Amino acid sequence: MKLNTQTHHIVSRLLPLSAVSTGAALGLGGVASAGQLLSIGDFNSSYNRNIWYMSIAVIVMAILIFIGVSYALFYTVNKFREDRHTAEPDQFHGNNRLETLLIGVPVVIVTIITILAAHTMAIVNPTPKDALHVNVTGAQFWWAFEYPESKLSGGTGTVVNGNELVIPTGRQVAITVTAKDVIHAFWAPNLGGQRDAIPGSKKTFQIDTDRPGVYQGNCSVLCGASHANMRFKVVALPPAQYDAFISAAQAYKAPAPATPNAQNGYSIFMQGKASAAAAPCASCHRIQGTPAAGQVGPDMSYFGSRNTLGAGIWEGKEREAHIQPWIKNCKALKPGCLMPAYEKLSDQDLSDLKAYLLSLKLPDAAAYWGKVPVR
Ligand code: HEC
Ligand SMILES: [Cu+2]
Repeated sequence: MKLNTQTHHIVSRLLPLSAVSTGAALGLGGVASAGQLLSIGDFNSSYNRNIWYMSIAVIVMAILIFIGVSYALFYTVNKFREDRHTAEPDQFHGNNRLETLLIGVPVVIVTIITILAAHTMAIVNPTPKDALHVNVTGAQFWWAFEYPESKLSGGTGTVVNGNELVIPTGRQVAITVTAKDVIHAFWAPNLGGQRDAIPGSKKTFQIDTDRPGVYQGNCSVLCGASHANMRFKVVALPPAQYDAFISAAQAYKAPAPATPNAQNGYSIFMQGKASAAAAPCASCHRIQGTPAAGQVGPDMSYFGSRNTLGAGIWEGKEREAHIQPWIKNCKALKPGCLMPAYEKLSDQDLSDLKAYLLSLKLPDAAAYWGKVPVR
């Protein structure tokens, strides 16, 4: 099954991450090398930079302490070797100077680390006033990205995208995370820290990057059968391109189906089909500018301009090849998938649904794939 190779893929992507953390533990530090997708060592994010400055200071202190303690140990062992001292060395009790040092030195070290940590927290934790706000909702096993500041033109509601988070570069993006069902966690390592997404709770933190690109994200709290398949993409665009995306998304109205096939796909999507023996797609999915307003599954408004399927599992050609099998029975592709199967639909109907979904496109200037390199 394709998923296995994909899972292998993600593991091989995670390995460099552990290499970076091991490198850090050894005091070597580490910066993402070219082509590496997941890295907490990505210095293009101010969050990661600040955490690294603090970590490097602590690591340097740890190395100095290690050298000092090792030196004292070897010195003592050597100096009091038995072949030099047949008698027991002088014993003494209560040395005030030594005891003061023994308590004082660790207190100084811990105080320095506390100040460093508090200083870093004061930099990275507060949400800057000019931050861009995005509401992120995790659900088994996909993500909703809502832009509360970007109202739809001539309608109610705001811009929403499914499984693909588009952000501008060079600006702090305040992410407010929550979840619909169980606890998930939002983590795009190259862009900043991780936060739990908890039903009924809203937590805000910032991500950012200076470098345009497509970045990998993952759910990072075990949340069910497809936890490992609950991925997402962050597409960081230069500000002008981001603005083009947002204004097109605000003005977007799904184009009317242009071919008889897309027309058939449209009507199955909106009204369902008696023979399908399952709810119409529109009861769970939203398409801006159509009657479809469902909130149970990912927003489909500009599905044709997206590049992933199944919450970031398949991309590009792989994605297109999986759309029909997905609609037919997504559980066969993604364990625990919460979308009903449509096994009774004919291959023609499935292909028409695919044609309709792929016709849902943003104008070229506002589409975001291919505009920036994959990191
Ligand atoms: C009961 C609610 C429900 C119905 C009805 C439903 N879906 Fe879904 N759909 C979901 C959920 C939930 C997901 C997310 C699954 C996941 O990624 O784990 C999803 C995901 C998808 C995706 C993948 C989106 C992406 O970006 O990854 C497509 C495509 C899709 N549905 C198409 C359809 C079509 C076509 C129909 C009608 C034939 C339909 N859905 C009916 C709930 C539903
Ligand atoms: Cu999850």
